Amino acid sequence: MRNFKYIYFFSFLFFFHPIKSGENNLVFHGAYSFESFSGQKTGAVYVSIFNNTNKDFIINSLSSEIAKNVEIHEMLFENEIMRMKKVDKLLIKANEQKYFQPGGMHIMLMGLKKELIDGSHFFINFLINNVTEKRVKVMVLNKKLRENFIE
Ligand SMILES: [Cu+2]
Repeated sequence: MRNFKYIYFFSFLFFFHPIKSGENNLVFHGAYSFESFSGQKTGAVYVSIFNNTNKDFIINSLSSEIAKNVEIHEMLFENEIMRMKKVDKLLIKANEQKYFQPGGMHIMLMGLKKELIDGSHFFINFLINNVTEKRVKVMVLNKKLRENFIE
């Protein structure tokens, strides 16, 4: 029965397209993370970012009450090993979309201050163009669902 909330969430994630005319900033959509186990010190957050404007945006830094450090990481294939590399400034060009997903670009929570509980939520603040701070809600999902995201 509890899976109903996920069905609702995924239909929201995949079938709802945020077309917001008049939106003068980045649109963050469907941010989620997976529940952590006790003692876990890192976590990952995935989100879709839409730039529906005719100007470029830069994400300068991220922060959250839930972790000491929050960084954007990309995955690089080096010497047959996948590595994570910090992205210092993420440029999102006019009319571009960025999809953060398992196995690819992600937001890394480092120094988790508390356990991420299935069904709860927390916030990440994105500093955009060094002036605007956007507070984005992140839903925590059951880790069993992780299998559905990685193929
Ligand atoms: Cu990472």
